[in-house]
Amino acid sequence: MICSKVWRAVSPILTLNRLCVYQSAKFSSSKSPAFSNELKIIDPTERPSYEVYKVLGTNGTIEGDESYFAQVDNETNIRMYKTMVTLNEMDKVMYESQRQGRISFYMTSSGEEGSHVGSAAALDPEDLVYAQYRETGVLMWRGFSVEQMIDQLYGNIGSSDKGKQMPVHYGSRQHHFVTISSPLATQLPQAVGSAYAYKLKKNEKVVIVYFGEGAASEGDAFSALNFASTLDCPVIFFCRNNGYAISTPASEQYGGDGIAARGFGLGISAIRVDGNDVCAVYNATKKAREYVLSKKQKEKVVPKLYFRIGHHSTSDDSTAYRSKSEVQEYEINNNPILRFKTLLFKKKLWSEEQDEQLKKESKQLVLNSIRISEKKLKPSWKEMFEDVYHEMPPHIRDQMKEVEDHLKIYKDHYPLKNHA
Ligand SMILES: Cc1ncc(C[n+]2csc(CCOP(=O)(O)OP(=O)(O)O)c2C)c(N)n1
Repeated sequence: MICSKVWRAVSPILTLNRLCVYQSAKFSSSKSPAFSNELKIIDPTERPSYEVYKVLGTNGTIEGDESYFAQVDNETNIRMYKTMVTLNEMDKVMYESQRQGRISFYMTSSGEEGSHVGSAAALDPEDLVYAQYRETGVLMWRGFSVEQMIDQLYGNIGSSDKGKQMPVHYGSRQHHFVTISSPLATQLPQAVGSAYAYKLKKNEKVVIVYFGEGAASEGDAFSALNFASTLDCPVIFFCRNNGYAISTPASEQYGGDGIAARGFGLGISAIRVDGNDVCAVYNATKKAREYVLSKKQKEKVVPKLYFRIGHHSTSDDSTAYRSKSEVQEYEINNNPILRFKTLLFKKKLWSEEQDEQLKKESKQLVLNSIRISEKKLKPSWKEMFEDVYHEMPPHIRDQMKEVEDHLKIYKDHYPLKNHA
């Protein structure tokens, strides 16, 4: 165990790069450290790296743990696979739509479909989700339709945020999915607060919060882990470690054994799981949920190792900082959709014809939804003054009136016919 022994003479507590020296002090945790006369630097590199839990081999064979199929019936497996494919097809079309300037921005989930769907399927549908922005599959699994997503991307009257946010910032009260916001990691301490409220309510629900390994470097991430630990909150921290934060490789992001190892120092249990393996993600999330509810005082960091196959966003060309062959390697040999498909083929739950049909139908669904969403009006310009506060204060009412008067004179200079 790291830092378990205390060297008596040192004071005060110092943390020097990777050397942490502990004062002989009262420890509030349940473990009291022993004393030692041997002066020893606690070296994190001496501890073996956390293992990565997996169920599916890259050839689609279940290796070892067959419990997945005892928990997940055929119908659910097919639904999981369909959601992954639909998400992937939507990503392809919407990425191109953005390139054509039909929408202003987009972020694909390519390569991460398994982690979205595997985790979402293992949760109770009423567990609360806080997402970063690359978790579209979780919302899709919960029944938020492709049309609802495309409405948000177009910012039309059907949009969940009434056209106020950038594309991909989804949210749905009905689906217990808290609205996404751009500033990284702010959702983490908020999720802990919600989990604390759930604990007081004793509602037997958990909160799950998704974030990337880049976001995990934010101060908010550290605060959240510590609050979750000291306040004993039923929260699952789900870290998507896809190797890059825009152009920053994980090797420049942190010096320790990934994000999983951080939980340890804060008294938080962890599982590290292969994010390209939907079955492993399902098992791990299911176990984490049960564990969190049974112990209440323990939380999980579920960091996953997989790869961001797509560019960071439509504002990014990732070939500027990583090679095409690195991406292709993952796309071909370690793709979560292909791996799951091979398993379903082996179990005779799915066929090549069904697969072709599904891809065609998914693409058609996306194209039809675009056609419908494109025709919908944008919200009224007045909407931009609404919901700043619950009730509109007089100074905002005055500003709205100014715009109204302005538009009476200059209406021909604005695209008002496109707005409700
Ligand atoms: C507080 C803050 N700092 C910087 C940014 C700009 N930014 C947006 S996404 C991103 C990278 C995040 O990487 P990671 O958390 O690993 O998630 P990934 O995009 O790989 O899924 C950055 C730096 C931001 N949105 N918020």
